[in-house]
Amino acid sequence: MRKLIETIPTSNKTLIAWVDEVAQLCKPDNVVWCDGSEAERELFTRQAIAQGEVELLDQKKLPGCLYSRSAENDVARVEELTFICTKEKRNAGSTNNWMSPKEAYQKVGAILDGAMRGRTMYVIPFIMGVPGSRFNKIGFELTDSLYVVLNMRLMTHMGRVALEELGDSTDFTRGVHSKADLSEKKRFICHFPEDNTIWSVGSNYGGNVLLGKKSLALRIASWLGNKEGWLAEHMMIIGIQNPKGEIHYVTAAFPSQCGKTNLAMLVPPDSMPGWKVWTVGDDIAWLRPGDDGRLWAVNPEAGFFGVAPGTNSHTNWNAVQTVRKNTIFTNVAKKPDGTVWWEGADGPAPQEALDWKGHPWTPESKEKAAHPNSRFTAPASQCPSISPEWQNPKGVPISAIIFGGRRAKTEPLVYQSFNWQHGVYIGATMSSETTSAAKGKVGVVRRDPMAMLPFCGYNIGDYFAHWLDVGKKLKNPPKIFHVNWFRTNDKGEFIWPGFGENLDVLYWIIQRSLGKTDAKESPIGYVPLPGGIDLEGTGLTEERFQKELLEVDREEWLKEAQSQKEFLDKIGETLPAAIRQEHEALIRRLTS
Ligand code: OXD
Ligand code: MN
Repeated sequence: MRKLIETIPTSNKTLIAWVDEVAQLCKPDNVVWCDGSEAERELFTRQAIAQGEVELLDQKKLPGCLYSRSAENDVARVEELTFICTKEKRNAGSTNNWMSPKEAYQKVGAILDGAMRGRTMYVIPFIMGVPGSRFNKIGFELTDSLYVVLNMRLMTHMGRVALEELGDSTDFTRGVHSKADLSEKKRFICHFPEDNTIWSVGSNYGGNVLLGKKSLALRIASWLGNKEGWLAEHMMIIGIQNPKGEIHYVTAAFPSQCGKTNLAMLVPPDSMPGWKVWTVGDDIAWLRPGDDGRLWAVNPEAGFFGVAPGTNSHTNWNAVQTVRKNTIFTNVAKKPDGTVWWEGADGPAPQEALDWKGHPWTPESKEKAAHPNSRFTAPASQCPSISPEWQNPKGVPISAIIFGGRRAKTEPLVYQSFNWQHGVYIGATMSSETTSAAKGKVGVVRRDPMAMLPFCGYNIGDYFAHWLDVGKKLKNPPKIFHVNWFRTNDKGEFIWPGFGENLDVLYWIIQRSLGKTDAKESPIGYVPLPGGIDLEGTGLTEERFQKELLEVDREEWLKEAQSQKEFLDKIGETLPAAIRQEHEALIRRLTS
């Protein structure tokens, strides 16, 4: 193996020794340290094209944009192959797959042994957070995938800046990724929170391999947050500006593919002139109690890794503008003119294209042109609605936290928890119908606490306890809400128009957070009074709105509460008593 010692841009001995150790194991032909420069981007792009990892799109129409197809068996996160590897099984808890660190290092180590032969190992230094902020976490990803390097450039602050910030510190996340042979039988995404280490092997799909994102910024960070007194959450962050110019920030947690990115980039409807929504983040929020007793949020990412299908100028105008340059498109369809297309894109379907598998496609084809979980990776700075505060090292103060899911029935459009503890219960029991972001059946209701089921890096009972503790540290906690944009009528059609009209709901949420509007008490929480939400532009009458979108059906809710209990029972002894008490209180209110 040729070692490029002279090009190592750091004197951090711990770091150099660890990179060396991984290189000894994976046996690449070459080790290259990434500096994050523009020259490097050009070089890596040329190399990735030559190796067939990416293709160039039409550079006049889509400047700086690249196209990539993944292996057909590698298109989504693999939750069944994702492990939390703690010494004690108890610390991974009932909702995570567990493997002992010893077994995981052995098993995955055997796959990594020699996996990079004939390849280059890239050393990616990266920052999750805002350069210079004391809340940052620094990570390294050692990978044999140029696709990963090019994506990490967009998703993080990467290169020299991270090495400089690290200096001689030994406090960094150690990420190793190898595509190996992309076989599902040898695919593992292992997290070792006690060692601040991640080993991902056998995949090249973003959610499994862009280790700064789900692996570090959620799984490892949630563990660190539990130790250090903060929360790493699967939440978007937005600022909502009213016509007077006042801005209130809210965060929202939804399971994958429930419209979090669309909500993060919402364009106000015509019925709300003078309003503006600012995007701070679309997927992950790090939340800390501030000295002022409020909760403050930072988006640790620098880019968006968004779902392409369904994205168009109506559903997400800001995303459409964001991806016009410097974007990597993965598993969408490629048109003969060197541009891209997906189901639900602007304009008519192309007469011909190559589908995400590279096969000829026409509108008559039975298969979808783009994979339902096809993605764009784009710099957040290109988003027209990006908040001037998104790189504020202190973050933004949060007025409301919103939980939500995709439920055809039962869950009303919006309600507010009675208090923080009840809000934690609502988050802990939230649920959604499954989507294509993870492998497996689509459309089944599953409990997904705080949308963190696949991402909580420790025991979920301890995680709920931590949420309760954080609330105790806040003199002025955000108010907690639940929304469901997805209720359907008997024909299976959505009742609420969604998109821009969601701002009407957000407005109610802010008014409630500021204590500026009254509400009706229901057994599950506070719901809007008649007239509380402006229905202009929704096509709904107040009567239909109350009946079809806000009604809390006690029979249905008793069943819902039973199903919540079944989920909570599985958590076992770490489930905080306060959560059980909230369940009992819910039953009392439903039966009184
Ligand atoms: C994502 C996901 O990619 O949640 O953000 O799956
Ligand atoms: Mn996500």
